[in-house]
Amino acid sequence: MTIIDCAGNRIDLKRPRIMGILNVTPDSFSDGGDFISRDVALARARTMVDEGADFLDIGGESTRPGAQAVSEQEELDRVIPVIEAIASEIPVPISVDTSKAAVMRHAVAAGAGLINDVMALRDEGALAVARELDVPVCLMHMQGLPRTMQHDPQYRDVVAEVMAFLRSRVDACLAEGIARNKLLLDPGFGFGKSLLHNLTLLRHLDRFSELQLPLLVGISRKSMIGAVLDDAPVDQRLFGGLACAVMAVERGAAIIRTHDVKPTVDAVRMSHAVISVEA
Ligand code: 9MG
Repeated sequence: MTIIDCAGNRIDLKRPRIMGILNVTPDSFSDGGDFISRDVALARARTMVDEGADFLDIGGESTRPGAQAVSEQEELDRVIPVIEAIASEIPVPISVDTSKAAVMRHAVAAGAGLINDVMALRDEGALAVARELDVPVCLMHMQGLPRTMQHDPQYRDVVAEVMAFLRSRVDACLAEGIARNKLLLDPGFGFGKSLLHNLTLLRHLDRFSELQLPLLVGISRKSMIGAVLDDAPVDQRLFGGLACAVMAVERGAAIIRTHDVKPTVDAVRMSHAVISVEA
């Protein structure tokens, strides 16, 4: 039985879980200027939890291809008030989507119980802070950095290379003193990967079970869906994303990260009912 303990909020991963995405970047929550409305974020959080989200992932720095980095202070100003507001009103495990050690520290003090790091704790000070905070960490694979990662990514064997990277980050965590039962892994769909790399990873996701750690998968609204579905724009990628979520669950994913909580909850419950039938 795998239980992750997010600062006292214990979640059993015996059945697949849903992580709702709450981006608190100016383009997602702006009132027209740079102000990020705490109340709008809180209302969005409530809706996602009512729809069945088991976690909320809050991020203040876009990791989209081509995205520019933001300063530590800017990221803190965006995420901390929102984490505090949600933690004080909604009993849901909060994940902070950040790579910066200082943001991890302040976010956990504000009520976050999980770190979601697309850099897999490679930034300065991140390993040591994660060890000290003692909350679960999702280690994600990325080739390159968001600003340039989609400029001709190359692999000889994408599944083997992503698995080797994740293994090496698990080893780095263990060497730092982070307990193995605090770790989650993520192949990082769309992070330094071509369409073929993304499809290959999803097709062979079951191979990641060798790593013996819970898998988090995020494909919601990503460009791999648009690329398959005749350049479908972001708001037309729901059904493609649900197909990917179902396939990921069927191949062993423990947590699905999504913008579209209610439809994903239904799709995941349905696929889980089928794969867990004993007959
Ligand atoms: C922040 N972020 C954007 N996409 C992601 C993904 O696929 N996985 C994780 N863990 N985080 C992501």
